[in-house]
Amino acid sequence: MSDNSVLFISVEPIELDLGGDSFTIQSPLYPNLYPNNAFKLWSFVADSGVYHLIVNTFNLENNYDYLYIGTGTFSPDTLLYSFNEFYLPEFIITNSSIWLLFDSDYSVQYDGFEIVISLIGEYMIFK
Ligand SMILES: [Ca+2]
Repeated sequence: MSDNSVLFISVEPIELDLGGDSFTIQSPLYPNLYPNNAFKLWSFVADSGVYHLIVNTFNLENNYDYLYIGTGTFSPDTLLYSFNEFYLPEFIITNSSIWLLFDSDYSVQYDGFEIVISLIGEYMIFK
């Protein structure tokens, strides 16, 4: 690991409950510039329901820094989405567990992202 690299790993699953508190994830050092060579993993587990993600901010270096989102156990095989830009204010993922991985390359830093994650009922409709 070089002097200017920062490693962030968090793999302890965060439990969310239906009707319970939301959990906010942020890129490392947010709202300041995220580090180069950052690698941070979050995972969430729930008994049931649907994950509701509200994207407050999303600003990553185009084509080089990514937020990856998958379901189940963290692995390249369970990857659902690779986000480099984001145009939706919110979206849902139907699964009992999800993971999110932020990965930045060796140069050019932006201010990153803030996403609020909560669990909603399977038949809840939001505007
Ligand atoms: Ca970068």
